[in-house]
Amino acid sequence: ASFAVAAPMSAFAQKKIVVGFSQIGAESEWRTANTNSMKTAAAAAGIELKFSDAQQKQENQIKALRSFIAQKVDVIALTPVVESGWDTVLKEIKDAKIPLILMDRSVDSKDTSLYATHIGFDFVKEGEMAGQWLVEKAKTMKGDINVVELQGTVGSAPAIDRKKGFEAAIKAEPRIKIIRSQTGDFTRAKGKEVMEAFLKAEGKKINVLYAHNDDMGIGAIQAIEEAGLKPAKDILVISVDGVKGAFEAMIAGKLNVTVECSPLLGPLVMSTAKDLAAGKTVPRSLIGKDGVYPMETAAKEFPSRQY
Ligand code: GYE
Repeated sequence: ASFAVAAPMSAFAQKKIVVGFSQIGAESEWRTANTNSMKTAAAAAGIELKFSDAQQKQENQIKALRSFIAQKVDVIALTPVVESGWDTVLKEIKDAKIPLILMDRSVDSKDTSLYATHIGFDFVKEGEMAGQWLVEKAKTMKGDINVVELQGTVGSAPAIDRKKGFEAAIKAEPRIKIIRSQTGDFTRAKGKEVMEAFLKAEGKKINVLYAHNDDMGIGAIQAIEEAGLKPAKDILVISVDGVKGAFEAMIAGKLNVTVECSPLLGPLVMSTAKDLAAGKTVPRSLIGKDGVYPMETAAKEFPSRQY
């Protein structure tokens, strides 16, 4: 009698690469697009992605990282919610000999041997581009130009650096002054709420809103309209990310400009993970796509936007 036996594992059969990914949460349209990009790219690359949503909490991220170590994943990808406080857990990852990819945001660890690479952005440059747009626009405006600023999550790399870059750029025009600055946590709801408070305190003195992301900008636009003012006209609105919602707001004439920061990092993260799992060395840092999109370009650009 004959019976079937399991075929022996072929010499060519490869073990599926497992990547543990600690994501921040789902605070913005940008973040959702980033998560989708990671999941889609992992599936396309034949990589098993263990996805963990930290709901904005660093302690949840640290727990997820320790669980990835315990599960002996091949590579870890981390988007750190804030810059500080990572040294201990990153050392644990290094001791476990698991290559680490920092994606999007960065850490302030002095010891850069704690991670293999950072696939992210030049957030200072993004802030500068936003500021330069305003300096140029100021040439058509009279008198003092009072700016209110909606900052991203306190202690996060993009909030720190987009503020720094913007402040550096507006030095070129002394009439531009930041009169209020507060966090809106990168969310629409918080952006709206804080803008309401700004309007209550400063009213018509406000000439410009600079929001560290589109979602807060879009929330604030609602607050401006509810206060009986015209966004993009009575109060200029500048934000960062370049998500679809921002293009829609520009087409509707309510947002003046967005600075692009493409969340579509998935394919690059997955090819880098494969290289790391194969023991190859990879570049220490890789920078994502950026650019400036003023409202005049929005209708033409909209059909080709990927996120
Ligand atoms: O700008 C914001 C998001 O870290 C670049 O996080 C990212 C920022 C992005 O929630 O919308």
